[in-house]
Amino acid sequence: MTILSSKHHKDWKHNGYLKLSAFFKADEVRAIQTCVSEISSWQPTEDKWMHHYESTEDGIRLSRSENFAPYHTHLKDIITKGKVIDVVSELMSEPAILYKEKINYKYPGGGGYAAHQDAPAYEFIDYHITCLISVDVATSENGCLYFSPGRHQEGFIALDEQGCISPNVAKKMNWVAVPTEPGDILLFGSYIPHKSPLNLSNEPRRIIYLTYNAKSQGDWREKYYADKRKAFAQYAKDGSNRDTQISKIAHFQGKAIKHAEFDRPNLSSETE
Ligand SMILES: O=C(O)CCC(=O)C(=O)O
Repeated sequence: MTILSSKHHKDWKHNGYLKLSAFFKADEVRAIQTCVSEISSWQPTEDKWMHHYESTEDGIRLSRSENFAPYHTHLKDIITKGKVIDVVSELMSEPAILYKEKINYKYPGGGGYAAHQDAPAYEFIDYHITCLISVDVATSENGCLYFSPGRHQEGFIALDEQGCISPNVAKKMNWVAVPTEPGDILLFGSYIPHKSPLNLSNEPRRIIYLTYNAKSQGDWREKYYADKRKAFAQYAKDGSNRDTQISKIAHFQGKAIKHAEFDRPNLSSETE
């Protein structure tokens, strides 16, 4: 059974991203919102899920949680079974497998993301498709995604030492805002340029990002997270300040809290 129309496939090929409105029904959206709230209340841990924090005018807030699928059964089912993996597999023309998962919270005042492609941060495999699930309304004001349509077929574009698209090149590119409603999904490949502004509203802008690779290329999820932990442990020691990043690329523009500082069990009480 196919989920997508030929128009969807055409748009995907042409633009490099595809929005499917109301992919989840109202009761599914409420369940997903509950899952995200539960994960955001988990205590920080050094060996299970990973929380990242940023400093905002309202204090220290979560910026991102990742590696939560093994610890949240309900969300794991949504991520690894059913219509999300079906639609991603349809776009890949073969079965997909989860590569990584994250929630970006973007609380009021939460930082934006510089223009980038995901591929430089997603190692071991050349190509990924990410399915974004809009948990809250996302608008230009609160930090929705902007894409540069059609620029997914050019390989790396002006990759700078931050792992991002060089700002001089990025500012001349065409950017289209793609606002989303709770329950919408937005699919995009790992070479499509995207960016997002900071949250200027008074409400959080929570989004789940589920990234998949072709199953025929193997299951890399555990290796991805093991490698990320190892890299960040190294960044904390090497004086490079890269432990203020939330990814291997320096695209996050918020005031990130260093990992060594947030791996304290009592910090979560400051975040809600
Ligand atoms: O959540 C956002 O605003 C953008 C996130 C993003 O592009 C990323 O995490 O790579």
